[in-house]
Amino acid sequence: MCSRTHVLAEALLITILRSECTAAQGGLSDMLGRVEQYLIDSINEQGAIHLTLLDPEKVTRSSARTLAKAIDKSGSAGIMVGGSTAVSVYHTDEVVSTIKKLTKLPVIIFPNDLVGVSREADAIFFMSLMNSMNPYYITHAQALAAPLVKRYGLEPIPMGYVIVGDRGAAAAFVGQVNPIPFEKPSLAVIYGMAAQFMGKRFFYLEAGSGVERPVSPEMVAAVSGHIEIPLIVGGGIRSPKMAEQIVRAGARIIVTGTLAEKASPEFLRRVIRSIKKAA
Ligand code: 1GP
Repeated sequence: MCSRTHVLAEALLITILRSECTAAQGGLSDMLGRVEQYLIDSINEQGAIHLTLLDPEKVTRSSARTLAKAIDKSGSAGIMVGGSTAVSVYHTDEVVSTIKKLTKLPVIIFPNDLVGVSREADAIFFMSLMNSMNPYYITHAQALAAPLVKRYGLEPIPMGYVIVGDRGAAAAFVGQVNPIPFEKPSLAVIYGMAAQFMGKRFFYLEAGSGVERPVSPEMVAAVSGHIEIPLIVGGGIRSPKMAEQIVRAGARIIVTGTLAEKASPEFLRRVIRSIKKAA
């Protein structure tokens, strides 16, 4: 970078950081934003809730329209937008703004990287991929994204995120993860506890989108028995029975993505009903 550009970039960053410091003086109670408060209230009222994940790489503007209408009537509490290999923020912006015209459900970014940060969304899961072997995915991308999140007025929702499984998931490959083996619930427990002790307000156990094997109810029960923050579980959940077992084991939010893309709207509604029944 030439020195003049460097000085300008530095000045911009300092301006953004200054306004952030002023806002930070409000204290912790001011930090729970509208979307996070809505998630917490919904969990408190219903016991457990469902979020639908839309991968911008798998939808066009027109299929996003159809999906948004179906999700709006499905009983899902909100829509997450993100995908491991998404690269175009323009397309993500387009998908998010299309969805927002058709539903009042909150749209929460589920970022894979800086390119996932869409200015059109309501909030962002400000997540650390805790079992990545690359510090970029644990804290560095987050630091680079922070000024952008502030500038776009996105509500950051702090979350610890770990990937479970046998390396088959795209998220594990892209995020350079050392996955927690399915058979080792105790390793998931210590990450959950660490997430809570580090001040994350949600903890997410991810098996990976489209995988054959979801996180087991045994692992979910072990983790939920050791943490107080809401536990989110996703990846490979495709039937009412699976969803029910994971909720009974203590998950507070179930995320499904593939279901909305591939199953009928009626089947999605059935899965969501089973979550509410089991809660
Ligand atoms: C969100 O990756 C999941 O945690 C979504 O997984 O596409 O398998 O539902 P599915």
